[in-house]
Amino acid sequence: MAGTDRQTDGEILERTKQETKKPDLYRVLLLNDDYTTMDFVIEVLESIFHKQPAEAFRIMMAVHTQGKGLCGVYPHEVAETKVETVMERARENGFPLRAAMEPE
Ligand code: TYC
Repeated sequence: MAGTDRQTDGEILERTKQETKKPDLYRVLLLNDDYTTMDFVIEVLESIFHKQPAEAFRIMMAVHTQGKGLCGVYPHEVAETKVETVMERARENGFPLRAAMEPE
């Protein structure tokens, strides 16, 4: 319960604290593997995460060299759909590419 309401006669007189509900945002990450081609990862970043080619290349290389990389931050349902779409697209193309999400 956010905030503390002072009550008199069952009536709320003042609200002492702002409602502070955090927006429910999640980071979507791509994970590295040894089999997915660099071109396919770049295509995923451009088509699913709407990255420009240079940014898609940068993120792909970050994943390749550091094991994982940030693709974007989205509300829960959008993040979930992005992860599912990546996995589906990867499976259709015979690649083991994985995506994950974590709270911001
Ligand atoms: N490591 C892959 C290769 O050398 C490229 C790759 C990059 C795979 C990013 C997955 O999320 C990934 N072909």
